[in-house]
Amino acid sequence: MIETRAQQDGLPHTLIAPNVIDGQAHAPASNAFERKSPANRGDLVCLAPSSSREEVFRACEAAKRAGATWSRVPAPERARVIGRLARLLTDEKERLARFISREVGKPLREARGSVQEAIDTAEFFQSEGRRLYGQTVPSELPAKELFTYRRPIGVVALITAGNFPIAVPSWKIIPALLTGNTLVWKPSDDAPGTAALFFELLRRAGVPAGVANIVHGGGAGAAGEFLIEAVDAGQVDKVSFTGSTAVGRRIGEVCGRRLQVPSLELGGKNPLVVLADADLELAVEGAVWAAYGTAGQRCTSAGNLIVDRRVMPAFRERFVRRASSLKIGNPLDPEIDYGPFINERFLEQWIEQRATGLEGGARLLLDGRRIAAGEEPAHFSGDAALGLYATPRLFDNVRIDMRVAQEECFGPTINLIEVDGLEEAIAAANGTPYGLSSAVYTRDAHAMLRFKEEIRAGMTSINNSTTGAEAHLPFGGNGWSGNGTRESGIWVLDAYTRWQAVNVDLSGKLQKAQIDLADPESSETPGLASALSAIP
Ligand code: UN1
Repeated sequence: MIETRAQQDGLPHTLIAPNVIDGQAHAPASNAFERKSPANRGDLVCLAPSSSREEVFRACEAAKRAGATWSRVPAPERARVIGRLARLLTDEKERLARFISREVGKPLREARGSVQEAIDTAEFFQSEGRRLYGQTVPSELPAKELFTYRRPIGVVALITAGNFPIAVPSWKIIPALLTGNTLVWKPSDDAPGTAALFFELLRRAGVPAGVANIVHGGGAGAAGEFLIEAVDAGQVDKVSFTGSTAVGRRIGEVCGRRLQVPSLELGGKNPLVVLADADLELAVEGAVWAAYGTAGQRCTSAGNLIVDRRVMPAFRERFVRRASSLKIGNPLDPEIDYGPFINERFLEQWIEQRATGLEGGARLLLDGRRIAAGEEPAHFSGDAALGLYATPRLFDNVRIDMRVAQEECFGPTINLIEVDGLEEAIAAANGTPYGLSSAVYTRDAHAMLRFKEEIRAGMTSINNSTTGAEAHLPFGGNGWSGNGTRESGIWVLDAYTRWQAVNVDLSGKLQKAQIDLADPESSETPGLASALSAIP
């Protein structure tokens, strides 16, 4: 179903990603935009359509029509589709992972992991379709029964980022479909090809025409914005967005006008704390991975390393040694620690961050730079002339109130912040407006307990990295990291369903709640009244 086009010079084929609206594929024509590999700007990975407002609205209408049938399909039947999706993802794992590596530059090992995250999600929700529990609740009145049911919300608009181009969409698409919603998905314009492959698997798994629709394009002034306009126009019942705090805030405003609660998974400036008693080897390994893994392009990547002054010299020395030996390069090279930037925008923001840090008074311990042709570091395996690569950056002498410690930056960069003891460490860890993930390295159970209780983050690791949340725990943040909604596991069900309360009265007469009570004043319960009046 997905077309490809041959490229010259032995490059792999270009994928032609269509919009799919009501089951009809619309290949890009004069409205095509290009996605090139960040590891090789000469490799045209995908051509996809820049969708018009009209197409986006049409997709919403198709989703609305399809909802009438899909919402009535029994949940275990919908779950069967999700089960087939799990198997298809498993069968296609290697092909998808290789494509993700090519399209967004993720090291192959990590790309495989990110497909696995979608498989885990599908497997979890396959069986959830046989639960989707409601409750039976005792009534205050006789011969009356109370029940609760989860009901679908309606048309869900999904807008996703390019750094986890299958895993994060699967966190939204799978539970939304399982619970009986229909959807319109606007994937990242950094990963239209991966989105097209995933969408094709949804179709093969048996998601009917119109139940899931895909419209490609950019965010501002493009498909993403049109989809939010559709909220204002009453065409969308729920938005789920993963991306920047600035965009999330705007989406929240629009949804608020319609009295809707969107799911917002936004930025982070995640703290990783190293206390004086920590296992330093372990902490260094975790910190290097949290900072530079995925080239720092996870919303869960660490932004600030908060280290007790007693161990700072030893930690700093080991961290610099490890970071300096990282291998950068071709995402398909199994030896690399990280690959390229996903796009030019992230690279430019990361370049600007150098000046932000220096102007604030931070000291550069590792002066990470874009890797230019002819200046490649040791062990580099990419093509510096064609890819968006950079060496790791490390700032020292950072205080939590500096801009560099406050602002999220997608890229290989981290700040060292020295503190004195647990109290100061927690204050620094809570010292940004964000609250997504967090980590502490310590052997002291009391310090673990206090950190867990006092950190204002949605996710906390004890002796592990800030990254790497598992697919069946609640994922999401506080403060500027989101609006409190959660993805994954049973918790995400609340994002895509509304509770319905039902009462069934079998008494054959009108029983008035709160009024027809079996209380002592009621003449209709003489037994109880006389029993109570008999008490001296
Ligand atoms: C993201 O960067 O948007 O916890 C998601 C993690 C991954 C997901 C990251 N499981 O790092």
